[in-house]
Formats: sequence, C-alpha cells, structure tokens
Amino acid sequence: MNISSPQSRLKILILSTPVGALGSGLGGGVELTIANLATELRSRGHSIEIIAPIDSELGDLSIIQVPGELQLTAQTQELAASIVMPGNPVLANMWAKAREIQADYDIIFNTAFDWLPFYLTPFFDRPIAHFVSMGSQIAAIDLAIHKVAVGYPGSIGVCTRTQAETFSFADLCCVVGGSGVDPAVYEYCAAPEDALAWLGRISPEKALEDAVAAADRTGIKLKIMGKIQDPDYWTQIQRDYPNAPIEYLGFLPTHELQQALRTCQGMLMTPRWVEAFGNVAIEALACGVPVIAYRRGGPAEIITDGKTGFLVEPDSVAGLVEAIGRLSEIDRADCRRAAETVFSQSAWGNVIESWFYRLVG
Ligand code: HBI
Repeated sequence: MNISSPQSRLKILILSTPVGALGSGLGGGVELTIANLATELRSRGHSIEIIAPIDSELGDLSIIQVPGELQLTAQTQELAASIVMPGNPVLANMWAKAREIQADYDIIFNTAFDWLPFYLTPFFDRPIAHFVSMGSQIAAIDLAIHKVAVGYPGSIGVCTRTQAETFSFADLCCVVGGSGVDPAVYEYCAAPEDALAWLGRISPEKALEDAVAAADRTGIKLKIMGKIQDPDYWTQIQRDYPNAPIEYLGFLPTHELQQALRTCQGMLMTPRWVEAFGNVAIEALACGVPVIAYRRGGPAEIITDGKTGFLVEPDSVAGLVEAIGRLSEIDRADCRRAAETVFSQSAWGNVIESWFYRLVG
C-alpha cells in the first residue's frame, strides 16, 4: 500500500463493539464514535466498511452483519476476571470475517474493549488502530492492550489523558478524543426552560441516582434519556426516590435527543467510574447547554469550570445542587462555541485522520 501523498484516500474497516448491535444503545458512546467517524471520514473521501453484530444499523452506512452471541460487558466484571467468551462468540466471528477481507483495506479500526482483538493483532497483516473506549477494567485485557502498545507503537488510541492514566502504559497511549459533534445536527437554544437533563446508559457506573437525588432536592424536573441497561438498578432508583420530579424519555436517536436536551438549563454528569470521554457532554455543549459534572475522568477534560459548566466534588450531591443554583452564570453561547471549535467533528476528524495516516505510513 503506497501512500503517495497525505491526501490519499484510505479504505477503512471498522470493527464495532460486540456487546450489542449498533443502534441498540448497548454500545454507549462507541456508537456515536463510529457514526461520527464514518460520517466525517467519508466526507473527506475515505471509504468505510463496518463489521458489527446482526440487527446493527447506523444511518445509511453499509454494515457487514455477523451472527453470534454478545460479549459480557467488561465494566460488570472483576479486575481479576478470566477472559470469557460465549459458545458462539460474535466477537470471534467478527474478527474471522475481518481476517478474511483485510486485504481489501488499508487500516482496521477496532472499537471493542475485549481481549481477542488485541491478542489477534500480530496475526493480521494490516495495521490496526485500537480505540480503547474505557479506563482499566480487567487485568487480563490491560495486559493484552499493553503488549500491543509495546509491539505496535502508536496503535493504542484513548479518549483522554485521565483515562490513559488508569493504565500502567499511559505514556504509550495516543490521546485521540472520544468523538466530535457536527454543530449543524444540534439546534442551539438560548432561552432554556426549568429542566435538567441526564443522558447515558442506565447502569450503576453512571450513578444516575445522584442526579435523581439532586432533582429531588431542587424540585427541578430531570429529563432522563438513554438505554436501560440494568433494569433492576433503574427500578431501585425509582423506589428510593418516589417523589423525585423525573421523566424517562427513552433511548432517543440524535435528532429527538437534541430536541429534548436543548431546552434544558443544564445537564448533569455523575460518573461513578473514570468516564473515558463523555460524548454526551459535547452533545449538550452543541445545544448551548452547560454541563455540571463530577471532577472525574473525561468530563473534567471537556468542561471548563465556570465557563461551559461546573466541575464539582466527585459523588457530592450537595455539590451538584450548589452548581445547579449557579447555572445562570454561564453564557450558553460559550458552550455552543466550544462545540463549534475544540469539540467539532471536523477538528476530531483531523486528529483521527492523521492517526490513521501515521499507522498506515
Ligand atoms: N464491554 N466487553 C466489552 N466490550 C466492549 O466493547 C464494551 C464493553 N462495555 C462498554 C462498552 N464497550 C462501551 O459502551 C463503552 O466503552 C463506551
């Protein structure tokens, strides 16, 4: 493969996350990462093919759908967990397909946070750009990533510096961001209503209960959007806060999501874990919505305290409540401007494209 000039068009094979079909919401931020990356790089003339589990769909993108059983989510497993795969693993079937067709592509983009793709890297003869979508979860996976980081320098991409630091090989990671937003897709709102928003997979590591507790204390309606990944956890929150002014709007596609999000006076981000990036934060900024986030992980590198939102003491509901009272101090136009510049899809596209050129070159 001869890259004659930086303008060369790449043929890119994207391997999706094996925890759910694309469009199901189970893949969390990875879905937006894949969608925005494919859109942006196609607009630059590169060609994109995606391999994903059956029932995947993502706009007009062409997807090679692969059968098999989904992987367990890594964040629900113990640090010392062994590597587990179901009897007919969709992950293995996806990577067998990739091996079969790899000659047609210049580069493979892996978004699975699983042991197998890292283990298989030396068996492929095409460069693999690994997008590591979470901080350290399972020691066996960390080890597999570490081996690739050493053997294939520059091939481990992470979203943020804080996320990289959860790994012993942080200095071998390339910070490439988690996604970028197309401002045209989000409609700016200058005059919000009396409501707050919370977006994300409804799962314990996202600590929705803290946002509900803040809504309960302030009496301000909290619009909740996202996939109910852990139904028992969701039921427990509703039992614990029977009178909280909450409204669950479901897992919404981007257009409907931004319609509900844009009129909110602020968005709460309450990660209990080290959130690798926090795509929902840049979606809120694109609507002009300030973000109140725990000073932990990705959101702490996205939000400028006092300018595009507030960073509060992690796990402090009182801190959330205090920041909610200060939302009127934020100029919503500053939030929108951050999404149009630093966190725009085109700025992120430049980072990803040069990462790919480095690996192919
Ligand atoms: N768990 N095993 C596994 N594999 C993934 O690719 C994965 C995951 N958990 C969560 C996840 N991906 C994404 O939702 C987040 O990393 C964004």
